[in-house]
Parts: sequence; C-alpha cells; structure tokens
Amino acid sequence: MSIARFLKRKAPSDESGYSEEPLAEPSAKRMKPTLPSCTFALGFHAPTFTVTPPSFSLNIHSPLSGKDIIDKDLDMVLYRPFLDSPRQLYNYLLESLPWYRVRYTVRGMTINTPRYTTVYGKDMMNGVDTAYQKKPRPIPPLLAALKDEVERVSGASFNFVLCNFYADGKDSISYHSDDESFLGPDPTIASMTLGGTRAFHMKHKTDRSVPVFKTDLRDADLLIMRGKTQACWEHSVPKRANVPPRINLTFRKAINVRGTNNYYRYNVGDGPMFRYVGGKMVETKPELPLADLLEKSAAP
Ligand SMILES: O=C(O)CCC(=O)C(=O)O
Repeated sequence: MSIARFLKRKAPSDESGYSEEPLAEPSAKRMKPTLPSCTFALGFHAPTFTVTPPSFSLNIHSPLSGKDIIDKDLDMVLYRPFLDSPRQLYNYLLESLPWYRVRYTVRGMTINTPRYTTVYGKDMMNGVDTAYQKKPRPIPPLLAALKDEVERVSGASFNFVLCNFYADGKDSISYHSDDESFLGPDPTIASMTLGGTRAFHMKHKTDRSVPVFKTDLRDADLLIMRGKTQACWEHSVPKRANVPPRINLTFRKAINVRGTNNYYRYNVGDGPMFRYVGGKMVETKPELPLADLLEKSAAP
C-alpha cells in the first residue's frame, strides 16, 4: 500500500506556516537496496567501477510526520526526519557516485559550479539515446528505490535524480528557482539532505513585502516544494564558514528532451570526473580503476 495513503496534513498552526503536530502514522517501511553485489555501472562517463556492496537497509522514519510550510505562493512540506540512520547511505553515495565540478560559459563568462554534481534519469519522451546531446544514464537501483519512496510520500512522479555534494561551506547554490518550462507548470520537487546541516533561504520573486524564509536543512530531511513555489519563489544554499559536508538529492520530472540535455550539461558537463576516495575528492579519468585511485589518494 502506498505510504501516501496514510498521510494527512494539518493547516499551519502558527504564522511561520509550521504545524507542530505529528501527522501521519504509516507502519514502518523497510527498504532493502537491491544493488548488484560487486560492480556498479554508473553511466557514460564512468564505465564500471568496483565498489563495496552495500549491506545496509534503509528505513523510512515511522511515524512519518510532515510539517506544512505555507506562505504567499509558497507550498511546502518538510519531513524531519524522512529516513532513519542515514549515515551509511551518505557514505555509500559519496564514495560510489562519479562526481563532476562543472564549468560552463554563459555570454563569454566562465562559471565554475561551486559544488560537486551528478545526475541520473531521462525525460518522459524517453527518446532514443542518440536524440540526446549526452547519453542519459539510468537511475541506479539504490536511488531508484529512494525515488519510489519519495514518490509515494509526495504523490508526485519523478524521472530524474540530481545529486549535489557540498564539500564545505564555500560550496553553495545561489538564489534560483527550478521553473524551467521543461519541468511543466507548477512542478513538484523533492529535496533530500544527507550529512551536514546547511542554511536554506527562500525569497518571493516579486513581492518584497513577503519576508525571506530562512530555515536549515538537516540530515535525513525531505523537503517537498510544490504548487506555485517554483514559479513565485527563489531558493538558495548560501556560503557558510565551518560547516560539515552535505549531500543533497533532488527528485524532479522533466517532460521533454530539453530537460535531459540541460541536466546533463549542467550536472555532468565535459570536464573531469571526481571520486571520493580515502576521505577526499580525487580527480580521475573515467577509465581509472578504483584500485589505482586508492593508491593515488594514499600518495603524499
Ligand atoms: O542543496 C539544496 O538544498 C538545494 C539544491 C538546489 O536548489 C538545486 O539543485 O537546484
């Protein structure tokens, strides 16, 4: 039975839009990632890497409790926490995903994306791979299992998982909204935090009388943004001093080829790939086996 069937959300109980009451009480949900045991094909830039098979289960927190965050044109629900014991998931994603530090040029200016990124998925048109500027990568089983749970809770459907890794407080994302036409009108976007807490700021795009909404996003949080939120608000993760590393996963649905091309261009790009090995990011060529990477990271 879908988790979403258990969910009931209350009207906000104070002016901040937060509802303090625990809401839904679904039965405990256990997810067992069904990953291949030894090798993991992670996409066109990363042929096949040997990774430690994950031997952990993921539990959706029970009772699952969603807080409404409502303001002018703002419609969000925060599940805190969404997952129990997310540490192994964090470590596993950090160490097994291929990461990119994308550089691109806009109007003659070179932009260095200030965080590590990677992406999986393909738009609804599901075209032949040759229709795309880069070959789309299927969502790996672990991320697909997470996506299924997020879909159940949010009632939305997704075909992309965008992954961000903020290595330190200098990594950030400036004010923007996920309002591209390839997401369709009023897209629902679900955002999961793993690891360190980061500030999350939102501002109304046109009405300056609406106060900036400031919160933090914590380990295992799931924030669902929906309705007019993307059309009317911008969000950001500002730079900070001395913050622990953080992974963010956003689940989205792209409706056409432009979405797929955009997401691979800005989250994979054409530059080098990085692996998190021995506690740090190591720039590598895709064909470099993990054993060589481990040696490289051990070198002084
Ligand atoms: O890291 C976050 O919480 C926000 C990420 C984000 O806004 C994005 O990827 O568009």
